[in-house]
Amino acid sequence: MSEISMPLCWRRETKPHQFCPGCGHGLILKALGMAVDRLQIADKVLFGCDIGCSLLAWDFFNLDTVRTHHGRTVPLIVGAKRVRPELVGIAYMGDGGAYAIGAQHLVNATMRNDKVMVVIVNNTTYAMTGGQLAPTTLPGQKTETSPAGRRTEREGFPLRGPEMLAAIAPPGSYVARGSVSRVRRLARLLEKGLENQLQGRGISVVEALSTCPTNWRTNAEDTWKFLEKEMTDYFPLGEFVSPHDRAGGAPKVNGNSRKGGG
Ligand SMILES: Cc1ncc(C[n+]2csc(CCOP(=O)(O)OP(=O)(O)O)c2C)c(N)n1
Ligand code: SF4
Repeated sequence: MSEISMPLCWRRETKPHQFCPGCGHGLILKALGMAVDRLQIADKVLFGCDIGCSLLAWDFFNLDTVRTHHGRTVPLIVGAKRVRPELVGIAYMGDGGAYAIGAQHLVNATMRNDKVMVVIVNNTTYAMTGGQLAPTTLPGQKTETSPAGRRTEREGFPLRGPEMLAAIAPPGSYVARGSVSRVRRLARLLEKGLENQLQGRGISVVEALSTCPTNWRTNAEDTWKFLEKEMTDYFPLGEFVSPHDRAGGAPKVNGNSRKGGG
């Protein structure tokens, strides 16, 4: 299928990527590359990747790229964008980086409506460090630090990041959630986020549900089931805030219905 062939902004030389087999990062990066290609903005993009498995994206693209400290990709890209407003700033990070150690940056950038795009990889775990409990770990999900499964009475409920940001998102912002199970749709959400930035409207935040079979300790079939059933039930796909919403900030779900506790 021509539409999901290799994006032009990917590096031309052949070299092995470093993600584990079955990892969702490659699909998200492919979707992002498709969006950058469609908008023909490769020469304007500054791509920032966080610490975590997202850092393995540092040499994927023929894009100007910077690696940052854990959770600090948003302020770095915001700073670059303020100094060089002609750049298209993309912060690429995991759910731990975005919703735990870097949560204050994400919240403040959203409140300020900084004109950057944040792409958050939700794989329900701290993947690079061996699969510890993350803000997005599902109730009952086993991790290295919750071997009996997440107990909501002790560890709380998982964070629905886009829904939280939708509650404070100013007019002109764009907040959505896609999934590696729908790559073309994810590419479209990322394209809309980039268009929002190009039009100078406000911040764009796109969360992507992703797979981590290594830390989930799942085979191919169970990996896909966990993504399609448990994760998608708890984290509904859809657009939560669109720059065309007059009021901004009014949460709106265009995808699955909300399910799950919390
Ligand atoms: C300031 C700081 N604290 C902790 C770490 C250790 N650390 C490296 S990666 C990581 C977890 C990354 O998880 P996440 O952001 O969800 O990304 P993923 O690996 O799942 O893609 C942690 C805690 C670090 N590098 N820097
Ligand atoms: S540990 Fe998980 S997120 Fe990291 S590369 Fe492997 S499968 Fe992907």
